[in-house]
Amino acid sequence: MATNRTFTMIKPDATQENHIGGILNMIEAGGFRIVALKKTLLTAERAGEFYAVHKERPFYGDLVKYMSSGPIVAAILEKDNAVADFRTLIGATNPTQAEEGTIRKKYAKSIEANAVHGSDSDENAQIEGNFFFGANEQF
Ligand code: RTP
Ligand code: MG
Repeated sequence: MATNRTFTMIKPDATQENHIGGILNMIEAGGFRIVALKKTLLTAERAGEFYAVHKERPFYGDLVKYMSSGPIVAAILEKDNAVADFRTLIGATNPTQAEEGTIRKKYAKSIEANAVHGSDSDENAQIEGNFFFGANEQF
C-alpha cells in the first residue's frame, strides 16, 4: 500500500559541517512537511541494525563505522509520492552523478559521506521511521 511518508537521516559529515539547517531548508522548500525530527548518535550496533539489509555488501563495515562516527539527524517527512519524490530531491548515491539542484549535489562529499539517507520503499520508510520515533513523536 502506498503511503505519503518517507524517512531521512542527515548523515555525520553533513551535521559535522553545519549543514543541518541548509538541508532542512531544501527539504521544506521541496514541499515536504516534517512529521518528526531528532538529533542523535547511533552506536555501531544500532547503525548495523539499521543497515542490516546491506550486511552482505562490501561497504557494510565502513558504512556502519561512518554512520556511528558522529551525530545524525533523523526525520519523518510527508508529501504526496514521498518516497520517490524524496529520492529525486536527494539525487544519486554517488555525488559525481547527482543532478544540479539536488541535496547530494550541493552537500555530499563522496559516495559514502553523501549527506543524506532516503528510504527506498514505502515499507522501509515505515520500518525506518519507527526505528527512531514512537507514535507520540509523529505529528
Ligand atoms: P541511502 O540508503 O543512504 O539513502 O543511500 P542509497 O539508497 O542512495 O544507497 P545504498 O545503495 O542504499 O547504500 C547505502 C549507503 O551506503 C554507502 N555506500 N558506500 N563505498 C561504497 O561504494 C558505498 N556505496 C554505498 C552510502 O552512504 C550509501 O548512501
Ligand atoms: Mg538505500
